[in-house]
Amino acid sequence: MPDSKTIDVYSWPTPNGHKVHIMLEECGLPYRVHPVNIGKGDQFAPEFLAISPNNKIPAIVDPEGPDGKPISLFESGAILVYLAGKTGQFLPKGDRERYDVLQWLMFQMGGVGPMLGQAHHFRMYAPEKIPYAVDRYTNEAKRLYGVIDKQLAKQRYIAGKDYSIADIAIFPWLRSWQNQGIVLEDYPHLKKWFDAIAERPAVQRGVKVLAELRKPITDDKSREILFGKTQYERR
Ligand SMILES: N[C@@H](CCC(=O)N[C@@H](CS)C(=O)NCC(=O)O)C(=O)O
Repeated sequence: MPDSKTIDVYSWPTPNGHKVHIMLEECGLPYRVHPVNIGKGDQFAPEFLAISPNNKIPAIVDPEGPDGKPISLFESGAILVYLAGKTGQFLPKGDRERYDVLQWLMFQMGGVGPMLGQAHHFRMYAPEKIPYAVDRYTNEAKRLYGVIDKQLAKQRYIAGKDYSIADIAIFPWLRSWQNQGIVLEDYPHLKKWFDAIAERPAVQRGVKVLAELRKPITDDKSREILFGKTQYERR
């Protein structure tokens, strides 16, 4: 039953949405999801832009922020850091360990997300096949998988011996490895980590959130909204 502690989550079943769904499940926080259908243009509704000015999911509104007053947040990395701070989970307290996690979280936000997103785009969505773009982003995807694999050869989780928000941020992006031109078996340490994370009950619940609503982006209207004129209208 929703109460004054229930966090409102504005989201869609994509990797950036999954990060927040998984974190909420891992932390056992009460939350209520409001679907923002990005293929239909819900992300441009004024009420959504008021909490997410960059017209992207996910965003949250926590009625009980750090000062007891409501807080709204966008950007999945910031939301993960916020929820970790709120619950004291998945972000170590020691400075050294915390910075280790934050650097890998930034690696996900600045590298893994944008580059794998472009690999997916040019391989799957671009109306014409542009070999330069396909090669550039597929190679970049392979390079990033290699970096992660090397890191996981040394330790169980991406930022050390403990599972953290850095693992939670990276995992959902690697679920569509086929669409990024990757063969998972080429990265054995990464694969072992991936399989172990996929087994976690909270992860399994998290990736199911809103999953039934997602449809492949194949129609021209959705493409136009996400990649065309609608995206670039001044708001
Ligand atoms: N850096 C942002 C990226 C969010 C993002 O790219 N969201 C996509 C879905 S995964 C979206 O909402 N796209 C809708 C649009 O661009 O209009 C984050 O991590 O929260």
